[in-house]
Amino acid sequence: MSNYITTPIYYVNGEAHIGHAYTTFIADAIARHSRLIGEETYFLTGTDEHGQKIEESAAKNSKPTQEFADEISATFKNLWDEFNISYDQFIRTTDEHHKRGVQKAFEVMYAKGDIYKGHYEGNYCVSCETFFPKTQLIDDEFCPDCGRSTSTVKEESYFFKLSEYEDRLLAYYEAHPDFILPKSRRNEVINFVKGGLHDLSVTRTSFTWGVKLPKSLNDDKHVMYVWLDALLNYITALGYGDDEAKMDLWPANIHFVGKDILRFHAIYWPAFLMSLDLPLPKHIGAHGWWTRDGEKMSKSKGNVIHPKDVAEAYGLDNLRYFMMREVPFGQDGDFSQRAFIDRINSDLSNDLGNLLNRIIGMSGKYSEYIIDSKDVEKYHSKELQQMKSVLDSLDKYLDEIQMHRYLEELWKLFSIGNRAIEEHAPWVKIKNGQKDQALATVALIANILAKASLRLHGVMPETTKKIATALGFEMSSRYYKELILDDELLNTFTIEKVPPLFPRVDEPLIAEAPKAMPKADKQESENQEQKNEDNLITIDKFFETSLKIGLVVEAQEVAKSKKLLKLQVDVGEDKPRQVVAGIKEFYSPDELVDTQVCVVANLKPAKLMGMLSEGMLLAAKDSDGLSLIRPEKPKKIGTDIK
Ligand code: ME8
Repeated sequence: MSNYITTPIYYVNGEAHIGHAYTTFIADAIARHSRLIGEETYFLTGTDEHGQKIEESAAKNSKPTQEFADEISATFKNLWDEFNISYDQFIRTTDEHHKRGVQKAFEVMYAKGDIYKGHYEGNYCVSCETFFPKTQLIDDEFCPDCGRSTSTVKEESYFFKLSEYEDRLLAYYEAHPDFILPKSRRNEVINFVKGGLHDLSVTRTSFTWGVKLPKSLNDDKHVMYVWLDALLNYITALGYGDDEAKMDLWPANIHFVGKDILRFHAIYWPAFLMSLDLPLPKHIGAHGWWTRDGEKMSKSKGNVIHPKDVAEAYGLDNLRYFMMREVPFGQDGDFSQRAFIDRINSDLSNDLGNLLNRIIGMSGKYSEYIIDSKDVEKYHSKELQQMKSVLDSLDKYLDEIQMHRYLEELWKLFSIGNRAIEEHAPWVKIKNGQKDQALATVALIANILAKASLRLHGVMPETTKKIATALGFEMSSRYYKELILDDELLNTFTIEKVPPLFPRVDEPLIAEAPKAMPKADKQESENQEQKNEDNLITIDKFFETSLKIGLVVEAQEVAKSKKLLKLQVDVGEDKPRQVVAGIKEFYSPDELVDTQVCVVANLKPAKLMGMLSEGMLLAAKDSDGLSLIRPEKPKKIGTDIK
């Protein structure tokens, strides 16, 4: 079975930012995993270069459009190359073979009667490259998706009979419940289609930067609508309408997209494919939106994160891990250096890195860096059982692209390993002359690390290769088969000392303030610095604090303490947090349960009277007593307070 995986093709109107990197990382992780397990894999990415938006951007930069597109396209390609993205093809919609394929597809749809000529009257949002009927606009003028002003368009246009595909599309969603991932996004697509589909204008006459209509139509006033041109890249990359050599890779297994372009991929694209009598992709994986410290990233705000800066400062694999682990696939996520640093120090350095360091250290001390034991089953059947059940559970998360759950589960292997070391204390066994037992534990850990890194390879390719080198095996399909599919154990490991893979990070490594600052903002920033000296903080500083709405689900008095109450507060995470608060003199446990509070959610956990406290409640205290700060109206649990 082949596995054809794609990213969106990125518009060449600006450089890549962290959101683009995210889509590309996920697709790369899936592609690498797929290759490791021995599947025929084809991974496509590229750039989307036509349309009014690009034409206007080039004009603003006083460059010929093609030259402008060449330059920006190269910045994407160079970045993916620096990031070692394992794409098999980088397609550009200005590639001649792509244009030929698009013209061919247009001809086929036209010949079938799915495209007809008419007149378009309505509004167009250049930023979203989308037509909107008046009824959908905000205040009769503004784009319902991005809020920008739209322009009125009245021009001759060819239309695609999208309205005739409503029933077939609905039937398809019904029959393929996992076509749209995560499944929680399915309904929004279904409702959109049920709301009625208008025929889609698929050509424009008011500008020229697009693919021309096929010669057979003899109508050179028109160029193609950029979304028709762009979506077709997924098949022109395989040679559709040209040299069709790779078309046997079709249908794609998954198109990764951001939620902003789900509608185009889950409605228009399937309808185009139906018209072309081609099978539909198996999945559309729509991920959420990244913000920075709670704010939308935009050039005008100057808060765009450049993925290269972050990767250089923190490590590329660490960035990949953070982005895939931190945010449930499909949900919006926030990029904060604090959260990133926590993941590096706790998941990577503590859990994984330490385990590797310990095994290197022990193997050196006990057996001169050769781990050789056939006794793992004899002494560690419990751990092997636990390990197997974790490993067996992983595929279902991967199938649904729930990368954060996948990684969370995978990390249980390191807990099993760390626990086994504590329980079996190999250093004691060595002292007691039970070397075979000590080496069995060390071999268990080496096997845990080997198996875990085979399953982590897609997400952290370079790191896992280093782990394989340290343990003396290879990141290859052969080992994947033996250690994962056939569930074998390696008996012998020749250990190579490697420097610690995840040095701890104490402070943010890149400037919190926007990097490149527009001139006009410079004066303001200098003023800001002046203000800092007066004890004022910048907004960035303020956003370092994560404040959330929480619900008190349990409250207890702390015996022997006059002041403390022990609370369990739900802040929208997997489990409630324990918060120990000095409010006993002012509130009884009963009056707190089921009420909402404001929680400082990113404080370092602290111990109060031996109890862990994982947050702080906001309160105001004066001579009249203490009052908790609460939302004026109940809010969804976990909502960010800004
Ligand atoms: O839409 N958070 O291109 P595009 C997460 N050319 N992901 C983000 C993001 C953010 N803040 N910003 C961008 C286009 N993305 C079309 C696609 S496909 C046939 C044509 C990611 O340059 C996300 O995947 O605007 C989004 O879908 C993609 O970049 C859009 O990039």
